[in-house]
Amino acid sequence: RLSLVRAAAGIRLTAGLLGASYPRDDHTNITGAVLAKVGSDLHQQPNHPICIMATLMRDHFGPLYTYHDALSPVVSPAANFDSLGFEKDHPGRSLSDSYYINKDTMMRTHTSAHQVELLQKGHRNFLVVADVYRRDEIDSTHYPVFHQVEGVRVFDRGNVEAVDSSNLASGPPNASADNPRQACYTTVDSEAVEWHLKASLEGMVRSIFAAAQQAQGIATTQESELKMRWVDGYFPFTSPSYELEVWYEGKWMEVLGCGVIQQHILEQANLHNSVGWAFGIGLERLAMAFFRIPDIRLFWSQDPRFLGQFSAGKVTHFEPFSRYPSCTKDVSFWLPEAKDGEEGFHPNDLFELVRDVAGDLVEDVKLTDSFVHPKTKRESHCYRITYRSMDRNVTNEEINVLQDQVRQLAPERLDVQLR
Ligand code: FA5
Ligand code: MG
Repeated sequence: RLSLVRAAAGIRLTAGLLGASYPRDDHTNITGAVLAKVGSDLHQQPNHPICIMATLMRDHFGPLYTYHDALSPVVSPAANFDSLGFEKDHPGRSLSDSYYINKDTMMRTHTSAHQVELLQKGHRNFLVVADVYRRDEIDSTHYPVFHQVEGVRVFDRGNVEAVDSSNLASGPPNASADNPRQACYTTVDSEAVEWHLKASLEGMVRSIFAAAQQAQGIATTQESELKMRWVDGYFPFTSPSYELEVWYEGKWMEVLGCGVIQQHILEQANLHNSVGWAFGIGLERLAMAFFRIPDIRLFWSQDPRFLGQFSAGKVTHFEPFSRYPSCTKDVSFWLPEAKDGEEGFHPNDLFELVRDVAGDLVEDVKLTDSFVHPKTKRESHCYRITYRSMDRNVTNEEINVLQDQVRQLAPERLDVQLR
């Protein structure tokens, strides 16, 4: 098991092949709570629902796709961003969105970090399964560590495999001025790749969902039917780009991003006469929709009432267990005044602080009010923090202790002024 040790002098990665030390610098923003998750490798634990989802996808795509599930989560910004064509000022690169070990080393924010590397090694059709890390919102579908499967498929130009597209939710391929085809490809090639991509992904989602329904003894009715839709997306490394959403708990939930691979990616692997597709899917979200799992924190729970319901390689019947009561607290503060050349206050900084204090007892943090003082022009935010345990009742007293810590640390760490 890999562990990361936080020491005053630097960040030390211990164990296995990843053993290495990294000096701290002004980019270091990785926290103890996140370090503690590194090496958990839920996608490699045979009875874990994340591993079961990954295995279902691997089996669905078959042996044509090489399978990579042990690539190090520690990557360079060059791999995570530059190789994919992220602009120099893309917000994803900022300290408020990504976890850096130091300025040259970071936790991958997506499995796409391995696209160019694997293409350069000669892989043409592959799947990557991995843990990925992001500073992000706090709610039931966002968590700072989650798992993605990346899929890539490359064809020779003029030789894209035809698919049966008669049952697609998406209708015919669509590109637009905002989501254009690449000029370097013929329309025939680009359209064929779009068809192939959408058919492959819809087919995968439908077949895994059908297996989940069957295992759970759910008859296919209009209500239990999987509803999905395609919407336009944007990624620097695909065009056109799309996202697939599925209907979950009364709302559309995004489960994957995908598109026709940008030629600049293929060219880095000398694939001048090729065309292809890529996708990246969130395994937690897919599992949530398929097994009706109400909260993303459950994937990290050790509760046998959760984990005991899954067994190796199988789609199982999942009995959602009832939720314990929640406890909500508000915190309001004045934001620091903007200083030149500094990133200033970002809501992700508060989210991180609340996670650090409350761990998995925090379910949701939402901005409920913001205004600018008419005279001083200072901005005020109010956040509602929902605390709830996954496996027991919490008391108001214990939550007050946590909330007091949040209130105490916010001015110190975020430079805000409590109201
Ligand atoms: C990406 O990460 C792209 N790399 C996907 C891609 C790959 C596009 C290849 C094109 C070609 P995005 O940031 O939208 O895209 O994340 C993809 C999926 O990860 C989301 O649809 C969602 O299912 C999941 N996801 C994103 N953030 C979180 C989070 N904080 N917690 C849980 N799941 C998340
Ligand atoms: Mg997205």
